[in-house]
Amino acid sequence: MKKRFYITTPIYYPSARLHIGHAYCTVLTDIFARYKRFRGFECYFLTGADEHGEKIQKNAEKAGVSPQEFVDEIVKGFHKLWDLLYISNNDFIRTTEERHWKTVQDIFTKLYNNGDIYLGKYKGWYCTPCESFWTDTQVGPDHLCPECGRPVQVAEEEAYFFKTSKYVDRLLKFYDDNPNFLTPESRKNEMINTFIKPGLDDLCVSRTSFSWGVPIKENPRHVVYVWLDALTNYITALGYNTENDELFQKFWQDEESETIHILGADITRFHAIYWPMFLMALGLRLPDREFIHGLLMMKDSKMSKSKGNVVDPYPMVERYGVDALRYYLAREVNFGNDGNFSPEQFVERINVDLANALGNLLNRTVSMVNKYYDGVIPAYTGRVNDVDGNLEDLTKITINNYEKLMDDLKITEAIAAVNELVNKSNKYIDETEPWNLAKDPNKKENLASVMLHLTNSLYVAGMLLKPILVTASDKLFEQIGISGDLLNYESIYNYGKTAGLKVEKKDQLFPRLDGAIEIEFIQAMMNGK
Ligand code: ME8
Repeated sequence: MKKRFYITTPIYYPSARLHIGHAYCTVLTDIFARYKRFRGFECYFLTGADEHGEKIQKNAEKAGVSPQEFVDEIVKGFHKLWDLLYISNNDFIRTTEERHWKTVQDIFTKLYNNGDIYLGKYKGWYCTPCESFWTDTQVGPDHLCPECGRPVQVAEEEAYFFKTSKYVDRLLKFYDDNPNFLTPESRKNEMINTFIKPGLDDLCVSRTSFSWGVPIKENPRHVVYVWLDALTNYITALGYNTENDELFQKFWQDEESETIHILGADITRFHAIYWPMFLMALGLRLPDREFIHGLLMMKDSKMSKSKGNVVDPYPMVERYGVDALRYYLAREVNFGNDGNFSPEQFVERINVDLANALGNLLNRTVSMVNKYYDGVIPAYTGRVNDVDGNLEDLTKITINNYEKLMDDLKITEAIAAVNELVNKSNKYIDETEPWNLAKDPNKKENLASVMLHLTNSLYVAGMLLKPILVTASDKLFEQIGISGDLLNYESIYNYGKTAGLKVEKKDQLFPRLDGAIEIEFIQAMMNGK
């Protein structure tokens, strides 16, 4: 087991406002970081903005501002969204910051001097009015510019290239030696069969047709072209190649640190093929793990403004709260698979799991402790009978499963394990019928045991869901009197710790949503109303 963790999201393009897909990746990464810290590990969590490139330069021109002004404004929105979603990142890197671009220049020089980068010619489809190169797929069979729709011509420009051939064999060996590097497993096969086996082209790492980028010191007509600039953020943010490189040594180079990149399936190729190659060329340690999450679709089609199906996370958080959105994102789609966002599923998920299962368990339990024990949770008396014993066993099994799943980034399954404990605890109320136990003077011990077990389930469920329900878990703890040492993760291993605590009934954790009204609200928001 490693001692510390370095965990990253992609750095998102500030070409437009972020949508629910970006929130998805960042929230899931945050859940993992919070979980690791809760378990006592040091965890450094990085996110940021990828601010260079032709698209941003053009969007800025259209908006009549400089590229820097343009990105400054959009990046303010990134920070606002991450605050709203309680994202606990330790740092936020912008590729326009000096700490980044200066190192990118040095990296370029180093690779050039080592013979990993050479000057060649880039050939592609060029649109003269738009001054843009496009790929075969972008121009389609009719060879039309995807931006203005006019015909494009084959053109060439001088460009630098990274020699991938030098590193292909080492990369394949690295995959073999590190079967856990790329997960889910299917992604590795996709990389090998789709990109590596058919023959990998050298990667273009500079452009002269636009200027919004990091100028190459050796030849300032060129700017560093996106991926060499973007991917290196993961080490420039830690101070690589500077006098102050403590974080880099501690979180990147040290074998005791586990480095994990989380990213969407759309950018796997760059992270799984070129990034390890750049690191090999620089003589640095490679990441331990890349976890590729699936893309969220809207009713099976990609989110896009023109289709009117983009979900904006801001109004979702404003209306349903940070916990509901974080929970939905983490629980609905198995982390690693593609999935759909649908307003119907959102409402259902919140109602079933949070309002009914967790919320009801809390309400029923607190009411009963108030009614039968004047609000004070009775003492723990060990295994009173099998029904109680089974719930106790299930709690221990749940903790164990949850930890294994979370450690392996199987976040959705880990939450499902907690749901199971909550559901079984609700069922336990129906089975034990505390209202009948209360009527029988010979069943006092049983009734006390039921209250203790129920509060223990709530305590454990609250603790295990704390990385996800960042505000609601504390509200749950207030209602069952959890404070002090009991808020340390390790305390959940000792059964019966809720004995003697004072419960207090407060507002419902998650009010039930009215399906018809909320589905209409979300749909209207997606259509930009
Ligand atoms: O690619 N569903 O930035 P980007 C789930 N700057 N996740 C989604 C998504 C969706 N529909 N849409 C986007 C870039 N994402 C580069 C990255 S990293 C060195 C440079 C998430 O703004 C997902 O994590 O296009 C995806 O990989 C990322 O946003 C792409 O963000």
